[in-house]
Amino acid sequence: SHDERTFVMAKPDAVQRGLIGEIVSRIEGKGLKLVAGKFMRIDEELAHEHYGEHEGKPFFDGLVEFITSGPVFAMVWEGDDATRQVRRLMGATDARDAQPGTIRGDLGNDLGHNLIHGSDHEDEGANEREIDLFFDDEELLDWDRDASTWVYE
Ligand code: YYY
Ligand code: MG
Repeated sequence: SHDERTFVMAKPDAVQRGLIGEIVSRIEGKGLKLVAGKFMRIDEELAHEHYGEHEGKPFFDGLVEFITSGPVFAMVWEGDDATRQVRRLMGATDARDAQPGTIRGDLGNDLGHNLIHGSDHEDEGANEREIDLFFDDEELLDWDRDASTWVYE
């Protein structure tokens, strides 16, 4: 089905470096459909909820500090296999190891400052959970994009 939704976020380093447009553009160019977007700040509580799986790890405090350090651009994208497709566009977590051609591989140079978050496709339900955490139902737009008939068979 073409209606899988996934949560994506341009992190504070991407916002500061003026890379929101580049990140949106790469996902848009792949053929996914934008259904929500919000320029916002993540507070301490939301950071803890969002990154709950990493609580207790040595990098957790630094991760929370980083993600709350400035505005982020949160998004929901829809498409066939959307969660995994966005992960493929993102590249490996450590931007120093990410392949050229990926967002992190082309634009990033650090493990923590890796520009983009995308739901984990190996964590069942992570996409739904994160969308719920960041967006109200009415913020998710239901719309038909004519180009879909040219993206998918
Ligand atoms: O999903 P993804 O962002 O690719 O990686 P995660 O393993 O979920 O880690 C979340 C976030 O934490 C990662 O984007 C950078 C940071 N991080 C870190 O600073 N040091 C680590 N050893 C692992 C992850
Ligand atoms: Mg993750």
